[in-house]
Amino acid sequence: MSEETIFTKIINGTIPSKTVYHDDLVTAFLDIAPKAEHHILIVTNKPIPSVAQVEPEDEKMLGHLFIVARKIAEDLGVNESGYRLIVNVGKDGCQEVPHIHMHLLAGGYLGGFGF
Ligand code: DGP
Repeated sequence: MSEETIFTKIINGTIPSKTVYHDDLVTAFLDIAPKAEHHILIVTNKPIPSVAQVEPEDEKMLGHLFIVARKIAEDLGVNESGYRLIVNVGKDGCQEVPHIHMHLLAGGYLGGFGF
């Protein structure tokens, strides 16, 4: 199993966060440095470092990230107007936290955001 990450501490409640969703597979909370009006991180509860380490057994959990993204987008009222999902991978992908997560950015037209 991977080392504990800052996101594991958020999932466990050791570090506070504004959690918007939690279930057996994923946890979603507000990004500490929002790049859009709404910026939510959807994080796998299992601390896999990045997409570079995923295994076939993780398929259900990884697919669930998209199901939860859709649910959060519906809650935000942006499922029709649109939003952006980003998964950074590794050093060249500018991934800062080595724990798989999906960024959900929303709130108006995102064309000006070079994220
Ligand atoms: P990435 O570069 O894809 O690994 O994105 C990591 C994101 O995590 C970045 O947008 C900032 C956010 N982040 C880092 N530390 C914390 C924290 O302690 N709390 C919260 N809520 N977000 C954090």
